[in-house]
Amino acid sequence: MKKSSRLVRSLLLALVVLVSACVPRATPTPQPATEAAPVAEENVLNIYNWDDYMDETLLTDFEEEYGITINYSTYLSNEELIDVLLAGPVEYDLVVPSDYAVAILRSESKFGSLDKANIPNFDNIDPAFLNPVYDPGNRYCIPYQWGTTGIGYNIKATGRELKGWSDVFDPAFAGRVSFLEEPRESFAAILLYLGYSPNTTNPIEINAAAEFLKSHADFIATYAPDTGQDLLASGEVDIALEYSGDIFQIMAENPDIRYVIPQEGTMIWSDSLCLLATAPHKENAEKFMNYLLEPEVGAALSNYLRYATPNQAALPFLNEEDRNHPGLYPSEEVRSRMFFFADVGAAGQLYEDAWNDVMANRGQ
Ligand code: SPD
Repeated sequence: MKKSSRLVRSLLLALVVLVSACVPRATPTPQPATEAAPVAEENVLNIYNWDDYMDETLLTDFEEEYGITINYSTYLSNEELIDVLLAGPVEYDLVVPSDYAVAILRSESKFGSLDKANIPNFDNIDPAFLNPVYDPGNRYCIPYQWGTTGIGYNIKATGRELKGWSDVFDPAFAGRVSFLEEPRESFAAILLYLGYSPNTTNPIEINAAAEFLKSHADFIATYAPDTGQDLLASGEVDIALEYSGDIFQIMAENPDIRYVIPQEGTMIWSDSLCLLATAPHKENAEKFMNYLLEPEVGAALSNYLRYATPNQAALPFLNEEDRNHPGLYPSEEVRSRMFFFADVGAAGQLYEDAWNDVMANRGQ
């Protein structure tokens, strides 16, 4: 609901209270108890999602089919989403955090329980994506898309194929690389390169990753907030640490762009569509979740975004090239070198301090 309509509603309510206080009361006649009529939800849905993470024609189709108007806005990182939700009341119904961010927001009681009876297409979800550790029983969220974090590059500029993190730090590419302005992602790349767990809580290892980034400040042209693909597409950088689908999206326009899953290992992640505890339009939110889980709709979303779908009923409707693409759906062997982010608990502060140190010493 818009703030202005809320204000008008509050003023009307205040007026009714004032008027009834001034009118002399007749002796109340006992009335039979009646149940309060349920208040109908307004035909609105407020979605807050990552940048470049929606096929907007699907939003229009949903609006037309259900007569519900969608207000859609975007953010650039899990940290931005978390900050907004922790800062105070919001009007959003649905948000799209990644795995570890779900855990953080759940511990802050930010989510509302789903009524699965309203989401019959829940059965279309691949069981491998159900019941994740960060949301046992899928109480609050459904899986949205999944993918990997890897290296996007322009082969014309690099002059050779890249295989892993060590290639990124070839002196020939100094100053031509973008990293992500998402602390866990940028640290994970370096922790893996140094042979540590990307979920380490060991202060020595976290500091080693920070020292590495500081001592390679001249390699990293910028820490991009989920926009590394744009920098790569425009030639501002030749190599970008980025999310798989964002790089696959720009390949369509430039055949020189490549995406590699680093041989030393990398991050695999699953983003979730979650209902907020304060959602003003819970029923509409559940209708939208059910809509996205329809086989054709789920496939249309992944065909557009070029991220992998957790909707197994959607698989037959995917573009064949994507369904069989090892960069989008990596083999079991490649997946065995991938890690999901874990909530690192109190060590989150160590990452935050180390990140602030890196940001204060970056070479931009
Ligand atoms: N532009 C959309 C990017 C969505 C990436 N989500 C994954 C984040 C993993 N930390």
